[in-house]
Amino acid sequence: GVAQQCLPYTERIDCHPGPFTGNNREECIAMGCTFCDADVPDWNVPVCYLPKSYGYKMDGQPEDTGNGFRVTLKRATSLTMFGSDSETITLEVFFQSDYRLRIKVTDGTSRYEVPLQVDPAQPATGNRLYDVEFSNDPVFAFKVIRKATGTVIFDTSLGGLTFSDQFLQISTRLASKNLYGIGENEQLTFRHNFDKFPVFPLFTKDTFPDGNANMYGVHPQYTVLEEDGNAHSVLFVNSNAQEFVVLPAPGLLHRTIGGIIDIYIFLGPTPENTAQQYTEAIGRTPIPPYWALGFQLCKYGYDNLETMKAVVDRTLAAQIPQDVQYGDIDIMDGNKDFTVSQDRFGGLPAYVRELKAKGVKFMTILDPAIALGEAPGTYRAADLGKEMGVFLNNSDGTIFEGRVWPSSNVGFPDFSKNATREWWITMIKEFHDLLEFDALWIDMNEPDNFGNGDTNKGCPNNKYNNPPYVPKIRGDYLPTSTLCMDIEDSISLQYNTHSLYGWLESEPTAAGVLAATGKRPYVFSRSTYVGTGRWASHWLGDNYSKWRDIKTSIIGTLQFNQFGVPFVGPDICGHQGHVEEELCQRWHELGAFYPFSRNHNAYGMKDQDPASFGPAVAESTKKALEIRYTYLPYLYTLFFYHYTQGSTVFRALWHEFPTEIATQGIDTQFLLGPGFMVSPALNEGQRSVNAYFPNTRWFNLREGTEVNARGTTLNLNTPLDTINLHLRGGIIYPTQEPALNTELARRNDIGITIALDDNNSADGRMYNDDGDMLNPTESGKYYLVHHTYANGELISTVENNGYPRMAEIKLDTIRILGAPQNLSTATGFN
Ligand code: MIG
Repeated sequence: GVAQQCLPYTERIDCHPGPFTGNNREECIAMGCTFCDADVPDWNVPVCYLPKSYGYKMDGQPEDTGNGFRVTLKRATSLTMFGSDSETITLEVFFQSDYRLRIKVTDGTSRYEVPLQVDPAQPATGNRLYDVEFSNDPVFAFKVIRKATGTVIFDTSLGGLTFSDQFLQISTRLASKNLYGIGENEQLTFRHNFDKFPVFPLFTKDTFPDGNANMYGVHPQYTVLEEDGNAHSVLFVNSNAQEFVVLPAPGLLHRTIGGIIDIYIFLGPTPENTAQQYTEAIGRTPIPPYWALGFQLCKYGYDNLETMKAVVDRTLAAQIPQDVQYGDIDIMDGNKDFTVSQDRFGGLPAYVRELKAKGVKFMTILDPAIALGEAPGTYRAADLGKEMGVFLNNSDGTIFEGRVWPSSNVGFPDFSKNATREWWITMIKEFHDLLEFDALWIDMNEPDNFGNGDTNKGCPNNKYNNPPYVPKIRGDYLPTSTLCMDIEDSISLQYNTHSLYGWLESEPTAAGVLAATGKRPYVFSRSTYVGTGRWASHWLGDNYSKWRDIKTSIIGTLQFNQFGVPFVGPDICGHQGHVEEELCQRWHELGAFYPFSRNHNAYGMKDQDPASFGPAVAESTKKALEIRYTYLPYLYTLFFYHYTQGSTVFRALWHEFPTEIATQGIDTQFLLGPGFMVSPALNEGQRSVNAYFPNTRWFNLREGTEVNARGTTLNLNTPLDTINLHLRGGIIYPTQEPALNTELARRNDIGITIALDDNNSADGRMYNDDGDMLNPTESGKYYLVHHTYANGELISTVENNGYPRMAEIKLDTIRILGAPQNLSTATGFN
């Protein structure tokens, strides 16, 4: 019967991803696609799918280019999905390294390519970890194979290869269902779900977390943990509106509406190796200033200086460490960048100096959009911006006008231009003369606009604003809540560069902070793209004050660590909604262990800084933060490892224990670096936590006792005021006495915690520098000590001695966990 002729649904590639206009079957068959709706479950299975004969055929043999192959492909079908297919395309494979290859497909015309800086890898030696194989039956396909194991890690034989003017797609079978990554979307699990053809659209957008909705950033990158514990990562270099579909084969389909097909594969083989190799290519996050690792407080809607001061005062009164206080857009005059409200925040510049004297830093926010409606001579940012021609124009040549927070229409700076960069740096410097902020936070840079296109004109109907296919993005219409797609910047059209807007703003902002402060710049951005980490970090945006969001915060933070933006975290206690006390107490306990630890919430929401609740929240926040501050030398060292080696800071358990199957799905526990394990309570009313202990030695961080569990799950009693923290054996953790901020803490005595492994040995480093100078590792002005402990002997080797102040800091405490004859704590070293 009919059912027999149907392709199993696990092998189908959708032939008609857009909406049908009439009779599905007729429309499908008229296109030349196959229609089959018999025996398919009622969820997203493509009923109109591509025949296996769809695609390209090789024209001649693959040509060996010395470090790869070149293949010419001719279209082998008359079926067209969205018209304007390229008849001949060229696929090139570049063996860039033993562990990295690039696959690039072009059609000989001058198509848009992302201006992404990809740094070189160690050149290939001939001991490549991979082989590439081509096949041509029934159509062209290629495979990438891990030589050591024979595992096929990329395999396009699933079909669907399409290269047309405004629609490109490629599919791959996956080596396992351990698939992680692709963002930025809300994900309820870190490891992807393969049921029901989930779609992850990517197109930068200001959206609350909402299922798979496209959010602020674009990271077309994933990691697969193969069945045997090897791992690889894959990057699709594309900045057009695009989407991934997770296929049951298991497989993955990538669709985009512009650019080219440009894929990088990183072979690991360990999970951490894939992160290191990925960030070697796209760039790494410089070590943040030390103070930025401290606890930070923010709120949209202090509304006046007195309220802000009251928050700082009560935090201090509760003896809760605080390193940074923020002012959001409500400190501005009429929500205009580079201004401070005289009525409500007149005393802020003086207050910022007062805070600084106590060791508390101040940060504030910039939106990209600039008010255009102020009288000439009254608003410098607009006057100078117009003079320097920094604003984007509509395709008719007029300045594009949108609406954001200021009361008049706004212009959007074209950050792809050098003039804009200069203007922005000048404005940041002048702003710093007014208000001595220490660093900047950039928001609304998707870019967000309250209307669809130009406020006065909308957007013209053309192939860019209304392409033949629109990925399943929020709003369906590309200019929804943003600019028109036919606007041109100095790189290309918004159609191609929309998702690069925040990325392009990041470098000039970091340069501006450096010019203004003379210190190591720190910037974090809502919108990010591949390689943002070079200039900016990220927070996870406008989450909700809900239990669901405390869980997804771990997933988002894990993801951005794989995306090369390790200094990340959510708004602690949530952004939207009035948080309940229990959730906020748990969230502060967990929040002490995000790389980026900031409490922030939205306008009109109740106060949620830790001291605004009763003593229970204040006390448990203080306790958790004191542990964070104690381990800041360890955290800072992890950022050194990230910058110099690409390691993740906030790490999934499977990154360290990839062959332990139980770790592969865990996203409710995490590691800081290789050894500091956090197992939080994430549910209302929960007073015990099932925590998995990978197969090695573990110690309770507070009590120092050994955990009697390996490769198994323990139920841990978890009272409301406690978070579970464990140290892995075999590692030496640097510590320092905590204080109310890092400026004070950095003068305190340091210590080490030696957690022993089964051989009673351990190893670890401590990195330090002056905390806020530029390029400490490049200039050698840092301290690095290597501690090893074996046979009852501790050996400390100073590997770099470029931070003289280290000599003034006393090593006071050595704590040994797991020693055979109960060697406990030794103090009083010189
Ligand atoms: O539309 O600056 O995500 O953190 O507090 C709101 C005000 C604009 C959105 C940011 C949020 C910030 C808020 N901003």
